[in-house]
Amino acid sequence: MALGLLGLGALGIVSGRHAQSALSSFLEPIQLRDPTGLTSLLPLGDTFRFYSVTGGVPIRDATTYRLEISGLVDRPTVLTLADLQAMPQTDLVRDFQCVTGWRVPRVHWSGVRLSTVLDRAGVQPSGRTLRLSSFDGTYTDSLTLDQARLPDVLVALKMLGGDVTHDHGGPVRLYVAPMYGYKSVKWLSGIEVTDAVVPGYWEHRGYDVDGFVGRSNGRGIDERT
Ligand SMILES: Nc1nc2c(c(=O)[nH]1)N[C@H]1C(S)=C(S)[C@@H](COP(=O)(O)O)O[C@H]1N2
Ligand SMILES: [Mo]
Repeated sequence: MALGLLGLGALGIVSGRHAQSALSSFLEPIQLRDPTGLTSLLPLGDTFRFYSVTGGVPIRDATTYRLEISGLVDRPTVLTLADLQAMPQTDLVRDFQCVTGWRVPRVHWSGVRLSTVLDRAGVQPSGRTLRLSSFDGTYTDSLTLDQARLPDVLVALKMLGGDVTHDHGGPVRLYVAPMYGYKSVKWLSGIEVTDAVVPGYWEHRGYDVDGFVGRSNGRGIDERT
């Protein structure tokens, strides 16, 4: 499929302006199945892309996956996949929207509320913010504690009707329903409670820390359409 799409791009369906966008290193075009990022600029319709800012991501499974909760907590905690599966699960059907313009409507998600995970470790009064990290070794993001405790922010174990696949950030990714996709850290491995925001990977490169859909990053969308 990726080859076919690149073929279309070569036939000129990508306009000059879009092709130029694809070459801009500022955007987020690095994809597991599409290193050039051209597919994100083609009219694919309502489908997910597979984003990764790194070239390869190690596989972690039920035996090797760990989620570490650290920083300003009463009980530094390490959770396995089985630990997360044993906690109360929340189901959501919500859209997924990337700030670059693509959007997948009515995606089924399931997992543990981030606030439930935080309660397990016990956030100290000095805790204000979270630094989220990925076992890809590079990607990070941030949330305020108020944002993290919204009921539609999940440590997601399932999406699209099955376990979160490796390409979608499995076995465990974040899903921040009210915000753009870059807040939904894939291959989630670390939650550090901090006292101030440490801007994440894309935030460091210009995206808003408060990534609420419709209330931020308008510039990003305009530039790409
Ligand atoms: N670890 C990691 N998480 C990430 C990203 C990434 O490159 N690496 N990209 C983000 C962006 S910009 C989007 S839109 C979504 C895309 O999710 P998908 O790859 O499942 O479509 O993942 C987000 N989480
Ligand atoms: Mo995105």
